[in-house]
Amino acid sequence: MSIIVHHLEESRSQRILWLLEELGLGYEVRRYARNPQTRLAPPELKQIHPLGKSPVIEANGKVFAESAAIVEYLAETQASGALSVPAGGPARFDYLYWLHFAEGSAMLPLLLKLYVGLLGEYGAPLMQMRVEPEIDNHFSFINAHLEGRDYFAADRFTAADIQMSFVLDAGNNRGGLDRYPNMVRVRKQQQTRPAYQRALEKGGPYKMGQ
Ligand SMILES: N[C@@H](CCC(=O)N[C@@H](CS)C(=O)NCC(=O)O)C(=O)O
Repeated sequence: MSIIVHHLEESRSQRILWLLEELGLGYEVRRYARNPQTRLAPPELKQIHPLGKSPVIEANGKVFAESAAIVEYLAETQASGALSVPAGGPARFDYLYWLHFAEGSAMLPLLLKLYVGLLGEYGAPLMQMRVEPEIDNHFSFINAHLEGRDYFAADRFTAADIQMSFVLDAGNNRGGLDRYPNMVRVRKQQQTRPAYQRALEKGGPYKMGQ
């Protein structure tokens, strides 16, 4: 498969690079810088996909967007499905749950923190009453799930771990994970994987990963 990753710096596409490394696939990286003032993606990304967001990849000439869809598709179709969980058993649901929980649930309060934070003191009541409690609601849940576990689903490393890694990074970046020791532990374990390190080299600076 010929793959091009349109990689926005400091973004969700870092986990696509990690997935491709874990799957042992060759790929080309085209890097895009964020606007230094707005932190938004440059307009060129809209030439690849109308939303102009990252990640977006081209595989055999077809454009794929939306990280959970990309991760699920690649994990299922590549490397004999080694990073996926086959349909038919209960672990399949757990795998799909965490794969989709990342963008479907966990990222929303983190995104709200970013945007409500831009309002400064005007956003403070909303931040205290809804945003911070919702982050704690989601993080306490994740942290409890990881008690006694190294992986999100199926008692082994899967693409769900890769998809959840950006939630751990975003949490670390927006307030820290001190109150969630299992998230800190799993995040550190993820970073020791050789494929994770190779993806960092390919993607360039990724401060969220520090
Ligand atoms: N749910 C989408 C979110 C995509 C998204 O918002 N990506 C961010 C990068 S982390 C982005 O492109 N931001 C730049 C912009 O909105 O201009 C996914 O998981 O693919």
